[in-house]
Amino acid sequence: MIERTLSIIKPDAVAKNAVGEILAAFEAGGLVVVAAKMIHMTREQAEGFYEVHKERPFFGSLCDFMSEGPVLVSVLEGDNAIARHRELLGATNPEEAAEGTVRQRFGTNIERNATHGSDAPETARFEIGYFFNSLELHSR
Ligand code: FUP
Repeated sequence: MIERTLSIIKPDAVAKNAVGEILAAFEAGGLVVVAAKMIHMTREQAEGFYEVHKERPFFGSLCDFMSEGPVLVSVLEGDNAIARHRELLGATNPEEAAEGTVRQRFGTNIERNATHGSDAPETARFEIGYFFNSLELHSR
């Protein structure tokens, strides 16, 4: 099934100048970029994005991190894009991520883990709509 998923190259990976390598991994993995832009989230925008985690102990630190510098947000399309993208990212904790995955290659620790990927169709819809309007999405 053709799906769309929201991908974020986080501030740590942007600072490492790894945007191109990470997008190349997604494309080589069979996903197509249908929208992309660089933004620098305010603390409030990061809090809104991670609303589902607001009761978690790491919420404050995570929102500080996500607003510390620019990120590259994109929408990826492809067959089973949500699961495929997460497979390419690897485990949340880079230390547990499989060899060759994006988080293993570019992540530092469980918080500074280089990338985000939507985890289900409903969250993908919310997350895509959080950053993009329909005129910014380009099926190819
Ligand atoms: P994932 O779906 O792999 O992005 O992971 P989660 O939804 O479990 O966590 C969302 C983000 O919270 C992670 F990308 C990193 C951060 N996090 C921490 O900072 N500490 C933790 O203990 C767990 C997650």
